[in-house]
Amino acid sequence: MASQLDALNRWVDEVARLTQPDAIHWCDGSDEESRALTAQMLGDGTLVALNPQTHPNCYLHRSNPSDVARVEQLTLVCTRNKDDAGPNNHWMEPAEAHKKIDALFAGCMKGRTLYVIPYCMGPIDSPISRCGVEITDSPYVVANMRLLTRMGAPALARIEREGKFVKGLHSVGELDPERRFIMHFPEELSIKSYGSDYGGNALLGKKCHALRIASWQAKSEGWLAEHMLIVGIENPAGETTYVAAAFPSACGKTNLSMLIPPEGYRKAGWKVWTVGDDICWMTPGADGRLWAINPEAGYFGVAPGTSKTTNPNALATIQHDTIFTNVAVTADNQPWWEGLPGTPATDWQGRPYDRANGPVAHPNSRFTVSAKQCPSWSPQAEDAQGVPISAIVFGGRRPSLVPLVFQARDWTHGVLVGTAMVSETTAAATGAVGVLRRDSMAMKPFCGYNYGDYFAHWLSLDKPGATLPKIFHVNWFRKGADGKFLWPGFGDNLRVLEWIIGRCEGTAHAEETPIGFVPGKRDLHLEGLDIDDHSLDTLLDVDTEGWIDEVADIGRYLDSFGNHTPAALKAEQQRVAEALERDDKPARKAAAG
Ligand code: SAT
Ligand code: MN
Repeated sequence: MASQLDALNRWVDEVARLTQPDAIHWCDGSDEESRALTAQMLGDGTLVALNPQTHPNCYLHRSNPSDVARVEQLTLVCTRNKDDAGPNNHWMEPAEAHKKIDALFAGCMKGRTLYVIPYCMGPIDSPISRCGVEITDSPYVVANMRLLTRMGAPALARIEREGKFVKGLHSVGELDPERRFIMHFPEELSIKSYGSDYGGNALLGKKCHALRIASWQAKSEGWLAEHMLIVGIENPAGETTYVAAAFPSACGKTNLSMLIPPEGYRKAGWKVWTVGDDICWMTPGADGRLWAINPEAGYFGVAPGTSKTTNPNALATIQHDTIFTNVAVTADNQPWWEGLPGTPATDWQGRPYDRANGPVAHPNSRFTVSAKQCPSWSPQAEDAQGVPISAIVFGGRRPSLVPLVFQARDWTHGVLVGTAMVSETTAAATGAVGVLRRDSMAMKPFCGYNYGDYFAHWLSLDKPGATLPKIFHVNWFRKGADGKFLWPGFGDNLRVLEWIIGRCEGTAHAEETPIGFVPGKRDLHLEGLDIDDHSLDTLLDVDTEGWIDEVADIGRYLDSFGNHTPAALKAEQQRVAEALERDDKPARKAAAG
């Protein structure tokens, strides 16, 4: 019988004929291999060693200054029918796309080594996990994939057993923004990426495979591939509730997944366990619940703002064995970014620090580190069956209108709430920062098919026998008239999570409003928190007039997906619009007491 690896060998040969590398290296993921690659990258300047006393085995990579973020306009979904990619994606016809990018790949690895990286997204023995192979000419990509995925021999063994894997071909090319594409071929389960060495463009297991290709597979196979963190909240009785939460890139997913409880909670025995900080694969179990794994094995987190006050767990995680990309350094060669104490000596481009040059660390500078180094890392992240999800939380950056937290009435309403998500754009993608846009389920840049069909897929999970999570929406970013945040955020977000868990268990009280269930002031546990009544009133207020306009706009947004928008979702939007028209706010407030 022909080995299952024949297909892989044939593909590697084919790629080598096209790209003409000097050498081919199959990555086994061993420590020796990693040491040799690190030495090579230190030798040619790809990596710079950081202070070995304060940061053992930590390295800095300075990227090409024109290659620091995802490029949405060059990221394409190439399906036979344009309609299948949808208006949410940039599209190119597959044959044309292959021709265009293969011309770039021709001979591009001359003088370079071609690395073959077999990897597994998810625990190596989990039925929910999926394998892929990335071919790349970037040793920096190899080093990052080693931290972010289960890479090397065990993954290759699983591929040999299953014979199925996602093909990812990557070359840094000339790092020329004019010769750059990130192409997805979901019908072929393949990815081709040329001309960038940046995270989401080049680490093909992450956004390209685990979200764009996986979301396509999930649709036909009945599961969900989502841009969500997974966190376990353990109460003083020792019971852990798992929550999955979607926020757009650089809106605090890593912080929430590693939250440190406020002092009162800590003393009472509350604990927080990190399962994942960016991606969540959820699949219905035999019991009808959704069971989730984190397909990744490490974090690719935003460095600026990470500090002792905002995220002490992340800071502890990245003290050793970490790759830093585009951060600044201090005079004694420690990594530095805005939010840390001390003073930088050299900026992210290696220039002497000069305030006139703008941010010292790049706003999208990153750390890459193994998840197991995190003090709050959950051993359940290795469980083959995953963890059961009780609540799904959607969130965005909304300076006004949207309350601190509310609960959707049911699954269909919850899907509408996720669909309507809005956030400001961030430095994780090139382009203007701070522009409000709809970002349904935080998947706008990552859904590998037509958003209308994706909404329908979400609705389809609600079927007889399903015990689905309750759905919530949070907004930590509401501002007062003075432009300051009304809610302290960070550790105090556990107060909101406690209410969410209470709602899942049927113990927490709420007031019914046209947009869903909102806690009254007395329903949140606020002991030990210094917040005035007026701020709380604003945070929990449902402004009927403002929401009438918002829901009308949601209706126009749903219409932008034409006949792909599920009728049930449009009907739900109508239901909320009518409830708002009927809303008698004074009577509602009086009834709530
Ligand atoms: O796309 S990355 O994974 O590099 C970062 C992000 O936007 O979440
Ligand atoms: Mn992300």
